[in-house]
Amino acid sequence: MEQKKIVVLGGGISGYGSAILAKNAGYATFLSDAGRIADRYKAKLDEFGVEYEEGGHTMERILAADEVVKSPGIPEKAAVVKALRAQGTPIISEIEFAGRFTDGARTICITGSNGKTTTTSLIYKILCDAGYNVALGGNIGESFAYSVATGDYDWYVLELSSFQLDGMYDFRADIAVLMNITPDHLDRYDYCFQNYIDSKMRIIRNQHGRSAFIYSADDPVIAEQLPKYDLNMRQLPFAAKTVVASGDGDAFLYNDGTFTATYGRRSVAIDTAKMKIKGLHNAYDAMAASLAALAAGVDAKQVRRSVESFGGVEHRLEVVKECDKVLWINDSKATNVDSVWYALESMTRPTVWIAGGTDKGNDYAPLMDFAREKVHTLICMGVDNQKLIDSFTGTIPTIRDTHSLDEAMTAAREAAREGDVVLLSPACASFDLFRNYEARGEEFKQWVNENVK
Ligand code: UMA
Repeated sequence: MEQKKIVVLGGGISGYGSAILAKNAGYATFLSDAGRIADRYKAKLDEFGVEYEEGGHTMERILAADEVVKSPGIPEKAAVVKALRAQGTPIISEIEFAGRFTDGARTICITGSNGKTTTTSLIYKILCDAGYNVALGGNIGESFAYSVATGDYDWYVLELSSFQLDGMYDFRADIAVLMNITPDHLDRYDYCFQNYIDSKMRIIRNQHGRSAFIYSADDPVIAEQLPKYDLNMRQLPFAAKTVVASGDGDAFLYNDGTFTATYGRRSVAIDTAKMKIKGLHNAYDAMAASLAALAAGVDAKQVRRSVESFGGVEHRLEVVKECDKVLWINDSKATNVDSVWYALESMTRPTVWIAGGTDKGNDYAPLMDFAREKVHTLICMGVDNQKLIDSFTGTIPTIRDTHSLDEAMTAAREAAREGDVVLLSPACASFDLFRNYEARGEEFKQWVNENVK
């Protein structure tokens, strides 16, 4: 029998992992990248004997594939994707592909517009602390496919973006976590919010009676969507405002700052004042993570110990330094408006706010009240700042137009007064001036550490 031909599109983190997995599984594998493939990924492809090309897509070879695994960053409008669609070649995501080879391992999949990295990292920590044989992956760290190809895990904790959910058909999350849905990535969804919502709701696809679905009962968009679906899985809502009756379990944050998470007969009570991560958004993340861990069978006391000792994730409201009574905070991971909403909500001091980058169809209206109340200077940092400037003129007293990190940071230092916070929380993607949001956060921290003394 002829070998099945798999083509992997894109040679980034997702692509090289998928290609190695396909090769190991015995498929005729070819990876194609329109740009340059990083040397470290090429070395891996060579090590596993994967054939690849870079600097362009050889259409003839790609169109001959039986199935294509597409990297999440490649949009539907790319010529290569259109050509494959036109001839009906199945195109799947790395998650769909890797899910075929997990060999009975269980998956906890986390999605949402915000809070998914913190929740994913916390679930991973709880399971590691409890001694589970667990891998972390998806939209964070190493790819799911690479972990499946090179390891042998019992559990996978996966952060999933809407792009990864789009190409998912038969994959099932044993435990699905949906944090919230607010507008993001609209440039990839024909500027139609419902398209993006439908993509996020795919997290519950294929779930059955033994699966668990953890979701925010306070999120109005999720509440509106749920009646459209046949929900026969175990439902575990978490909330601070809405009371939802669920026979399977739930989590609720009380006014005194404690929350209780219950799954079946097991329950954990946690005082958020004892947690290292602060604010309402982190309480939501902790409730979701506690429910996921309980559903995965972790002992309640262990859940509490791990939640209380969790220190947060890099680039997410990360305190860099306090110097001359000015606090510098790196929130580079805030690449959409909702994420910045939570950042500004948690500011308790007058704020110099650094924002900007590649706009994804943002509507800044939800930020106006916090901007008026808390921000005295907005430093716009991007190639094109016009939309930000137009949106906040008249709301924030001082607005500066800058086009590099150095220029922005110098302006921020000039604007900051004793008692202020300087907050990098961009509301935009980073690709105009930086490689990715991590590089933007690293450069911010480096500048602070070298120049703020
Ligand atoms: N490429 C082509 N043809 C094209 C367009 C691009 O070959 O027509 C190539 C590029 O030259 C490049 C490769 O595709 O070499 C890049 O693929 P990619 O953009 O999918 O990036 P990866 O490195 O594979 O990383 C992806 C996710 N990136 C995106 O979704 C944009 C990573 O999420 C994820 O961690 C990784 O797969 C592993 O699963 C990052 C991200 O920014 C963190 N995610 C977005 C977000 O969080 O907002 C969704």
